[in-house]
Amino acid sequence: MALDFQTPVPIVDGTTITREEFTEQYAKPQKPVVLRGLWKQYPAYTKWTMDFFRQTMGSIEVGLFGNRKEDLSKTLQVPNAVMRFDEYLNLIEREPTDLRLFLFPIFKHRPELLKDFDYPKITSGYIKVPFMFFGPPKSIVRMHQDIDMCNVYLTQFHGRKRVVLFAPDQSDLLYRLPFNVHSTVDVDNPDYEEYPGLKYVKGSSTILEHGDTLFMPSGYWHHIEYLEGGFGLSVRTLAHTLPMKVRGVYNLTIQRTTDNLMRKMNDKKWFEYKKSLARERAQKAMSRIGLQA
Ligand SMILES: O=C(O)CCC(=O)C(=O)O
Repeated sequence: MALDFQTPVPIVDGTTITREEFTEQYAKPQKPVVLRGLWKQYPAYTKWTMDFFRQTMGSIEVGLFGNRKEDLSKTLQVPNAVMRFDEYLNLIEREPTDLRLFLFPIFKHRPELLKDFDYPKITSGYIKVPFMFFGPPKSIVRMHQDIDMCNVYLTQFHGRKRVVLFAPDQSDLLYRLPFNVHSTVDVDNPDYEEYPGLKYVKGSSTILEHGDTLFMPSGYWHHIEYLEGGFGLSVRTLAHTLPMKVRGVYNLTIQRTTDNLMRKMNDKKWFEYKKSLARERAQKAMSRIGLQA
């Protein structure tokens, strides 16, 4: 049985939606939406291609991460390969490797690229630190919440991406690892013996195309699959509620420090402990809603 995430994320015309419509229908109620073609208004939409990046910044060395499906106890803090950017772009156009370029601060290398776009007027209060993400065909960004609990606006350029989303109130049923913002479940191959709570989660999914922006409200879980090799950019705004803002600060400070420290002390044991806590929480969540494992 497949996990329940076939409900499509709503898609609206990003070229015509007003700020008021976006605020009332999506930002305030914290509902995800695809803003189709929102970025068509900016020069970056046509200018930023694989060739453009190869020609303008091909010699930069980039740190790459594997999808680490093989070792779910690891976080993405230390790259597992370094390569010239143009070689990496050639690679992801050519073949499904495992290597992704994650949270790439491209604008530190080339600040002039910031002139190629503006921050969409559908909202305000952007944290003006955009990041880019590059990945090969079939690569997976395993399921996680963003640690700072911000609202995320993820725009797609080259290639398409499949995104699966779950609301933050599903965290226990998704076996969120305590002291962490990851889950060990594989949304495409759910193991209901190991994770019975998964029978009760309800999510949504979509496919992002060139120029689309996906609004992911604070704390939304996301699992991403690159259908083709390609790249995207994310910008963020602070969480709408005080508890989510506090949660973000807590995650970035106390939680992260504790997790790093415990991992250094005894990685394996700590990981097993977190998994057992996650199981307990899922069990309690199922009892709360009157469900049986
Ligand atoms: O698109 C990607 O490769 C990852 C995006 C992501 O996980 C995020 O913006 O939090």
